[in-house]
Amino acid sequence: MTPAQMKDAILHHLVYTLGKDAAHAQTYDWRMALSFAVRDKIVDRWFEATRRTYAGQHKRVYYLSMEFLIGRLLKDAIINMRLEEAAIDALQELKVDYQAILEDEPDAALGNGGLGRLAACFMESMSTIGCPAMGYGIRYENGLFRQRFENGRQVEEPEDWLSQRHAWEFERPEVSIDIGFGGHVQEIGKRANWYPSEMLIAMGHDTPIIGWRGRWGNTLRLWEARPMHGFDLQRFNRGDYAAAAEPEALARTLSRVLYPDDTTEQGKELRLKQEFFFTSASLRDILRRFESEYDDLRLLPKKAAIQMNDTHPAIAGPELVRLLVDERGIDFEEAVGIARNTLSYTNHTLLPEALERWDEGLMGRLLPRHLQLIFRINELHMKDVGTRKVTAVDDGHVKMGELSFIMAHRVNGVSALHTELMKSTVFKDLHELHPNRIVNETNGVTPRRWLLSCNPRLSTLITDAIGDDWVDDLEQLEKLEPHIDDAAFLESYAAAKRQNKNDLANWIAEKLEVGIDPEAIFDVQIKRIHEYKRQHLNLLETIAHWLEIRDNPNQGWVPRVKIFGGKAAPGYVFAKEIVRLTNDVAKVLNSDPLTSRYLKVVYPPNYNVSLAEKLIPASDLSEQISTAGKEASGTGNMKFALNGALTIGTLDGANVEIREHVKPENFFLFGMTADEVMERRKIGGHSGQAIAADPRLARAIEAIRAGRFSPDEPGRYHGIVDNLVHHDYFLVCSDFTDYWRAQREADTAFAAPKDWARMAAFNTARSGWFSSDRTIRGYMADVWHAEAAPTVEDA
Ligand code: 26M
Repeated sequence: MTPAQMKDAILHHLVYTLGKDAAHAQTYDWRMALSFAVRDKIVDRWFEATRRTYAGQHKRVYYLSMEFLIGRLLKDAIINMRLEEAAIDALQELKVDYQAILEDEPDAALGNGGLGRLAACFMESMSTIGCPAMGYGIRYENGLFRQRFENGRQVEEPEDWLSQRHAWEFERPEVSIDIGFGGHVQEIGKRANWYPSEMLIAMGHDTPIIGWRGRWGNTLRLWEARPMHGFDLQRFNRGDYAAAAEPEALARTLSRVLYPDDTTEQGKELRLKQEFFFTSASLRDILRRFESEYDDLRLLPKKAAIQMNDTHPAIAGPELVRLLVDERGIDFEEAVGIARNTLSYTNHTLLPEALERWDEGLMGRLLPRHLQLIFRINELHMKDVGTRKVTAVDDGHVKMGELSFIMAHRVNGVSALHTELMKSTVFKDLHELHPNRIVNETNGVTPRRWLLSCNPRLSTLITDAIGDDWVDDLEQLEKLEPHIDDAAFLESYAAAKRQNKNDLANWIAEKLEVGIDPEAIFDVQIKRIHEYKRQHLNLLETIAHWLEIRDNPNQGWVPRVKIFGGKAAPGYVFAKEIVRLTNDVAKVLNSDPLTSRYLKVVYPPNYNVSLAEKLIPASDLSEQISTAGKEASGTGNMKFALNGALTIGTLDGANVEIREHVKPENFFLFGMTADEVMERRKIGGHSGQAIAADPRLARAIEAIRAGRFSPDEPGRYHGIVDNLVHHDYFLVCSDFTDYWRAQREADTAFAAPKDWARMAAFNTARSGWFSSDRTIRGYMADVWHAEAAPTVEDA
């Protein structure tokens, strides 16, 4: 597409799709016009991919996920379609600011954190590779809440990304599937009829996900809940205006909000309804498509692979069995076999409080037929393996992890360590019964968004050095290694980072009115706020460092900017106190004339995908400091390493594999191992011992306790202090001393800029393995048994 053609396309959509003339168009109008112009180009390729999937009778992959944390779509689409030059030139002629248009797009924040973002990376990689696939999820009207700070405290506001027209989706009223809840079951022989007492409709909305160079495009289908019988006209005519709209309002609540919790299982009825709603709609859509092409249901596992992203869609097991037995007359045991060979399950966490369990009573009321089938599935499994020891139903609860495990032919962990821990802890018994079922697929990230798009300076430098094959073959980055010994290359590498840091410093000055030194170490911890992720370990080190600088302000300290980003679940009290403490510490430190040129703390509110794209390219040091054994994988850790930040981290999740790839000398390791953590916990009084042994730690805790960061309310953080001193389940105190040591090593290393640049460049060169393209190829080979289709010609 030439710039002139692009300009015509933009103007066409401005006038005929938006009904605006150029003289009166606002940023929003231009953004929409550009989006539609780009979308037109995508649609042809998307159709072609769909045609080829049907024509080639390829096996399809279905990715069922409660969350897709996509972020913005426009730039991704432009970059993958190779339209950036045309768009920039066209807009320049139209005198419209390209960056302002990109920034105007709201994030599609349909996810909480790692799990949802992984699903988004996977969608992009499946399209890049040409894996025929479809993502299924919920079209939440309100995505993850917006975070604001009020006197340092987190305040949540609703997020309304759909208040403006969404340029990327196609409404599919013809794909409307009715979903039932409640009611009763009538058994007739081996089958049953379920008569639900409540019905509503799932309507599909399709978003095309285009791969690199437009070679392939898959669909993300998100379900919206709609009432079966909309507005009650008779009630309205009787004058009962509010009641007339009632069924409509009730049905719509189902797809209204994303639950804002990324670890704790809440056991709420509406949540279970959401899970069944999107799972059932997806399965019936899948079966409908399958039956339009094939007439033997036993072929299902050969033609479809259904991935359950965590246990949120775990009802897929019993629902698929129900659809096969009750609605298609297949024998129960055969149905279980078909379902199991089609389904697979990814586990994303071992934290006991995050494992979903549903009360039998609730399940039986909402999904009476499914509860019966769960009992039968459970019995059949016990009979097959000859034990009554392992069960999916226990103590009046359905355990969704166990249910998923026994209904899946493959179960995977998301990093090597996490997979081994699955085998030895939560799924120990099941693993012994099914030793080939658990496999590892270490997570990855898409290099299109997380390098090419978010870090154009580094991308250009890489392409100048080794060509652009790295974009869809990321392990080519190893070709950078010989360049690392070249002083000119290293200088350019460091210059790209410095410019990124300058941009970020300017943004922070403008948005947060905090001045930061671009020459300082940019030390960044961005992720959901959680005790196991240990933002408070980072804070304690910050405070200890501050106190030490105050002791001796004229010693040549290495300047540092500590950047935090992340949301706390609204009901998670401890996490919210960490948020407030972070803001309080920032306030005190940033206004301390003795220390502020050496140490600042910034905490931009409302951390999201778009903010990550700004922060990561400008980072020097990546904080990956969870208690070993608790972070299943992490994916932010990979994005940082790829963009040339050094990691300070524990041997947890994928950190272990990152360290092996980038080499131990280019990684600041500290802390106990997962085994040591389990041992240490058994010792009573471990935190007291650690505090007594390290005066720096004792002083930092005392500063908080005494109210140095909350002088108007000295007791404000006694909860945090008591927890650290008396419980410290996550071993913050026990790991502090070694963390401090590693931080000082980072200071020393940063003071030698050439060595630092070499280590950073080595991180980039050795991060190629962490592409989600590699991860998807692993799933295709080991889990889905699916092959890529022949792709379309390059855009
Ligand atoms: C549960 C109940 C109610 C509401 C929400 C939830 C819920 C939502 C998301 C529970 C867990 C959720 O996700 C867990 C998660 O994000 N796990 C992360 O997955 C990433 C991708 O595999 C890993 O990199 C992270 O280490 C892991 O914490």
